[in-house]
Amino acid sequence: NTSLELQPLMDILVDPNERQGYAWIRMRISRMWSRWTDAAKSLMSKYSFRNRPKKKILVHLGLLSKQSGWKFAEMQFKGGPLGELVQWSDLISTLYILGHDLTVTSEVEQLLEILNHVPAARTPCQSRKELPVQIIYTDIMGLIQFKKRLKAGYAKFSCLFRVLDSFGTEPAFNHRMFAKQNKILTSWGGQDLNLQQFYTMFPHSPDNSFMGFVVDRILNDTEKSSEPKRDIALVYGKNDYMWEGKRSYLDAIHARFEVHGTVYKDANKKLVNVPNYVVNHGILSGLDLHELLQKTKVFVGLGFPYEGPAPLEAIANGAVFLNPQFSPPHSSKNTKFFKGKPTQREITSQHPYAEVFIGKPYVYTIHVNNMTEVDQALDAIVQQTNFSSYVPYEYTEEGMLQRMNAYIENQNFCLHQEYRGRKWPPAESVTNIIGEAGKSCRDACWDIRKICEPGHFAELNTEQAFANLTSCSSHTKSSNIYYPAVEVSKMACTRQLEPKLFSCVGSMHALRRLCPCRDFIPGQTALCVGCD
Ligand code: U2F
Repeated sequence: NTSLELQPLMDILVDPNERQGYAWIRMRISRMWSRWTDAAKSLMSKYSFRNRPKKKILVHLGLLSKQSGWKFAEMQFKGGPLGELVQWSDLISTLYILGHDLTVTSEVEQLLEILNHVPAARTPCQSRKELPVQIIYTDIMGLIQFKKRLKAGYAKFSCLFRVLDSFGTEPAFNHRMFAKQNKILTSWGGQDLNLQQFYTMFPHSPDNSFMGFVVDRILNDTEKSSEPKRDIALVYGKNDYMWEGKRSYLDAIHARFEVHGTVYKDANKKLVNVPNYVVNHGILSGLDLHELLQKTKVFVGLGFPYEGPAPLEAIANGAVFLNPQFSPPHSSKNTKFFKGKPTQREITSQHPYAEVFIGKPYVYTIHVNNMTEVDQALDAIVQQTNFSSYVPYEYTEEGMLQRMNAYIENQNFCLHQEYRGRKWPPAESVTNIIGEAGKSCRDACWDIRKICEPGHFAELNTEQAFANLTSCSSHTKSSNIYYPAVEVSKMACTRQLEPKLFSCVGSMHALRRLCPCRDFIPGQTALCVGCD
């Protein structure tokens, strides 16, 4: 019960109007189709894919709507952001291949047509069964559109949503009342959803579900490039402004490599920040870009855009990624781009995933204003003779199919997990620990090579659970992201009063957190062993 034919999917992706909003998505899906079908076959040979109910799924791309005013559709071939379109393309391919019944919309009018078929609510459970869809993937813009149109009807839909949220949402920002009281409520936060309903682009925090995307590449994993590497450095910066203030860094690269770029150029505007020595190709098609990356030895980060797909594509094509380090880290406290985003996450470099999960010899994370560091990294790359490629399993087609299938089959935000008789991920995959003072559960679990599992905080939030892990001089309850935890000087134990504030990322210097940590499949951190 999978769908491997491309044409019916293309028929679903027809534009409702003349805006050609799906053009880039259609191109990406078609280009990668044979890899998707190979991956599906490979997965089917390993697992039984039978007995999976076909679900009615609505995919609503709020970012493409006229109403958003973001011009994603208009800018898709003119240097506009593509990271989000990468993610939507791969999500659509995944859902379709897994055999579900798919509807794709991007305009509010289309939504209304579908939602008009919603029968009047009687009891919440009964009414949900009669809803026209069982799962809705959208983004925060889409969610806002739903809320506005559905008004009182929103409540019965809210548990169906999976919200694509590149940078993630933390518990303190999601809980509307808490965010308001702590003066951190912004237009993106305060959605009051289950934190696992937010689907991120990288595994930022286990509080959210890691959705990811697929690293596009033209070679199979075992194939070697027929193109020999040349002394080419390709700069990662498709808009002129991204190159500003980077001249010394670029000159150091130019002293050793032929410098190329893919910078969008408006016919009436000069590129003022791109040095004359740069061979500029303009925005390239996916295939042309990958052919260029095959010849490239080093892919040069300029510090922006943050956390895009391109560095992983470069590494997959055997190029080394020069990753600018940030000290102090960038966050909503000090960087305009992150202001208003519902997270306090500190970004230590342009691409923390490449820095932490990949590293040398594929990634050099350096201070680009420190010329000694730059020279050292470049000299090491110049001397390198073997440029091997690497794609983490979780960023392959097969990895994404496996992960998303597990979510679709097991996540259920409409019923409390316990009511289903079986908790997911199961208790056997979880070990409870008490972390070091000042550490978040994300970090405390990672120290023992496990992942914080927020679905299992409730079991730790009892006097008995405290007694198993520590001795308490007193017991209290509080509503904040740090609990359950023990205060180290007085051994005062505090339980969580508000389940929506259970948090993998909360930490405070004098507190030792009680943490549920689960195991994971190597290369697939989102899933516990046996959770596929
Ligand atoms: C990120 O968005 P971006 O669109 O800036 O992400 P990139 O890493 O630049 O690349 C997205 C895709 O664009 C493709 C490239 C990637 O798959 O192969 N591409 C192309 O087809 N032709 C070209 O000439 C150059 C690139 C991130 F993904 C978003 O979540 C953030 O909002 C944004 C800002 O931080 O950065």
